Amino acid sequence: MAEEEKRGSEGAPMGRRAMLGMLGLGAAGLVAAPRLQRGWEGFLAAASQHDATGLTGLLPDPGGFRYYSVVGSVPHKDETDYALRVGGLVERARTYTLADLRAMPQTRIVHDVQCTDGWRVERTPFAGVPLAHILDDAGVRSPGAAIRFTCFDGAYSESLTLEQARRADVMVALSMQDKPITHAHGGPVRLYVAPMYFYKSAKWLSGISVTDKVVPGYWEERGYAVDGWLDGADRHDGEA
Ligand SMILES: Nc1nc2c(c(=O)[nH]1)N[C@H]1C(S)=C(S)[C@@H](COP(=O)(O)O)O[C@H]1N2
Ligand SMILES: [Mo]
Repeated sequence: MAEEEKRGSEGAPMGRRAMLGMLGLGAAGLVAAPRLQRGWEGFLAAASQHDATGLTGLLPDPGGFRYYSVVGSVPHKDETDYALRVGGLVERARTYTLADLRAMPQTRIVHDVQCTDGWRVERTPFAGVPLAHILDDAGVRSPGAAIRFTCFDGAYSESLTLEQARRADVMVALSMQDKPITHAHGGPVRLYVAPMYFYKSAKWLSGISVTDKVVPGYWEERGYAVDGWLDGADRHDGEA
């Protein structure tokens, strides 16, 4: 403990060296863990297990995206075990399988993806079920006014007002770049909120709960704005 405090007092450079060392451990761990050998995504997943603070996000992905997770390891889910639970202030609580979601009306949006860290991927197609359709299926009841999203990584969460959630450019996404969403990108199902910064687009989506007021999400509790609008995005809720 005393040693940690002494290191801490030496400031940021030590922290960064320690972090790079941990990334090295991540790469070494990959060699010893064949299950994680899934190419670049596997490397990023292994590295992130030693990088809860986001340095992994500085590693460029060939597609322009960067891998983000606030936890080290996230279970893999597919048609055999994926479930999306819709509850809270609704008339009919629902649980959707991947097959259920695929059978519902689909929408496709091509929009630029933008992270608050500064990277951007232009004209990225996402497709899936409009969130408004899922909300109508469950039936929002009074005093429902906001949505809380939870994830099967066990840690991340996000929020939207009901008005934002009903926009046509907000979806429960099943595909990204016209391919099923990979595990690294939050598959098999992630939220996609096209008009807002990408942190609003919760990966590994597992829960949609209607609440009476906005419950700030994971990053929002740590200083991010609950208002995640991209500059120039259509801010006229309900017109989309
Ligand atoms: N479950 C979960 N969702 C998340 C995050 C996360 O750490 N965990 N990070 C957010 C942030 S800050 C960004 S920029 C994008 C990154 O998505 P990507 O890893 O597919 O590039 O996911 C968002 N959704
Ligand atoms: Mo981000």
